[in-house]
Amino acid sequence: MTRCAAAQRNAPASTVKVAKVEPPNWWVGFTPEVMLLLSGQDLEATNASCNLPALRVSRTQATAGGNYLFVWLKIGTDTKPGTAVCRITAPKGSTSFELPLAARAPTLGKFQGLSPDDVIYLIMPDRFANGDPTNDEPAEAPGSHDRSKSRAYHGGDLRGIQNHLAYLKELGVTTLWLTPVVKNGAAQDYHGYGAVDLYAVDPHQGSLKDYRDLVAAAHRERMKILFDVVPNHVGPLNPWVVNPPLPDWFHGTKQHHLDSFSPLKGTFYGKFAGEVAMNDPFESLIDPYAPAWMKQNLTEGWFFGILPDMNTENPVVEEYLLQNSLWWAEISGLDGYRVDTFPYVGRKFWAYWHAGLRRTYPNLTTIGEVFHPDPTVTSFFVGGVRRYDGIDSGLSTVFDFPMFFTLRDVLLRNAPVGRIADVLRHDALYQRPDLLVPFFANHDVPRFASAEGSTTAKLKLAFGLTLTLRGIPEIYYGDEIGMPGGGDPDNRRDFPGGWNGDANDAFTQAGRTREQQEIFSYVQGLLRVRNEHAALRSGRLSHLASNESAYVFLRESEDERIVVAFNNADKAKEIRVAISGTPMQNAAAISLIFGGAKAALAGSDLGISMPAQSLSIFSVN
Ligand SMILES: [Ca+2]
Ligand SMILES: [Ca+2]
Repeated sequence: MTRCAAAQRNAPASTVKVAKVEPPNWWVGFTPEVMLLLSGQDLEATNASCNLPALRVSRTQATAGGNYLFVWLKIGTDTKPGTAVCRITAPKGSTSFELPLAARAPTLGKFQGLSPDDVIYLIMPDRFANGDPTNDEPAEAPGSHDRSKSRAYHGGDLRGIQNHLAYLKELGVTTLWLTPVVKNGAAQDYHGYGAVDLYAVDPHQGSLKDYRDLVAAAHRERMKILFDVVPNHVGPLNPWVVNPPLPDWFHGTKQHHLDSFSPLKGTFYGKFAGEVAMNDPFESLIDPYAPAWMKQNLTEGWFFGILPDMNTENPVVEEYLLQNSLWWAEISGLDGYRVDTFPYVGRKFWAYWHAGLRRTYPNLTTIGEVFHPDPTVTSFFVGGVRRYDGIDSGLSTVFDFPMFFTLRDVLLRNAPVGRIADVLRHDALYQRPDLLVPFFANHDVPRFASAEGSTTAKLKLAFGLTLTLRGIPEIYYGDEIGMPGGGDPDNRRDFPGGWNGDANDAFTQAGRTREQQEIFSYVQGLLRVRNEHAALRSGRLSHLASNESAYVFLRESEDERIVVAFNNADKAKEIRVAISGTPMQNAAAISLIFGGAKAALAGSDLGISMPAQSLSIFSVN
């Protein structure tokens, strides 16, 4: 035995190890405290302290046999930017870790939030454009890339989006919603909803720098970025599932958990037995008379029975998730959050999360996914008002799923057009109906162009209505060129031209087919009209006429009045609109600015002759 080995036996080497620090960095002048989650081994700290005098460890909590250590740090107001070195002493030795603390970057032009002037374009990054073939198959994910398989990674990435900002500008959208960019774990997680690391960009999509560069480049182009955040659940392969930081980090465990399917049968609220519901049954969540067990599966069950459900009732989990959202905002400058599976999270969490976000970022817009056709259900989740449970969720707005279901029913299944006015009459349920997000497609439903009953004319009408009704419209990548596709994952095909060697390059006019160009120029034209007329973006909406096959409405701002006339019938229609008692009653002249209808004022009547399956826009003086 050498002397050295003997010394080691007498004073065994420390086995205390920090493998990961979350968050990996923070800022001074940002929050008064930060909670660190350290992962490693033998972290049962008896002491923890940092070398910056204004940085004080207020509390620590070791968990999971020393695999984790929570460290709460008070950040004094006189803390200077720099890298803190913090030392941990534990029974099995000691170690240190670093926490970079930066000064905040200038906030001008960041964290902007959305307004009705915006138009959202939804992109699934893996399926849009491949800007960096070197990340198609990261070393840590062998075999994950295969463009011939619909559920494999196809190679699209953040660089690819940045490379095509000019295309998106040319189309006329202002805001990009990217499906989640966080690191996922499974070979089929190209969609991003199976997080294994909430503090890393998925290597297929690029690096954190790529994300920050994309946000900065978008801002230079006066565009905005929405971050898709998923506090409800993580991916099945998240290391927390095997070894949770707290015994109640999740609702239940991999072996024992509820699933998210409601225990209530449709007949509970009077649906016909066998009536097929395309939506999730959120009725019990908004029902003041429903006892806890009727809601528990929805809020505490694992989504689809497989996605680990975060215990958002635990204050430590709450703090972790809020900090994570603050971190993504501060590091990137993002402008808002699209919030996944909103009703599946307990409402106290949302109040806490929004209050925490808004302390730092008062303008951030949050848009909740509430997949339900009933406005009395969707509106319940929007903030600005306390509901029966005493909670104001803080949510800015929701996607207008009732309008989505209605547009598809009207355009594809010839439901009475009056169904549109029937959705709109519920707008009084919302504090800010002008912030609702109407849409006719997203990544979870079959492509409009391939749906039964669809035609190019119907697709144009879907764009026409979505872009002229009130709110902040959302359109799904590729619909502007009529991309086909069935249900998930066929609705997530690669955007043509996004890959080297694609035969069809729809990013350029020269590369688009005649059919693609026809739809593209229609959507571009509509977006141009919307951009040129404030009344179409933020004007007050009034019904002028509504019946089986037509809807005529007014958008009125201080400076102008715009009439939109929609005919769903497969033949031309004449309609007479009585304008006395409407904001149009003093109208002197009406002129066409988009579409092919003809309108004439005659005394107190407005007569419009509308071509078959058409949407036309008029300016009124
Ligand atoms: Ca790539
Ligand atoms: Ca949940």
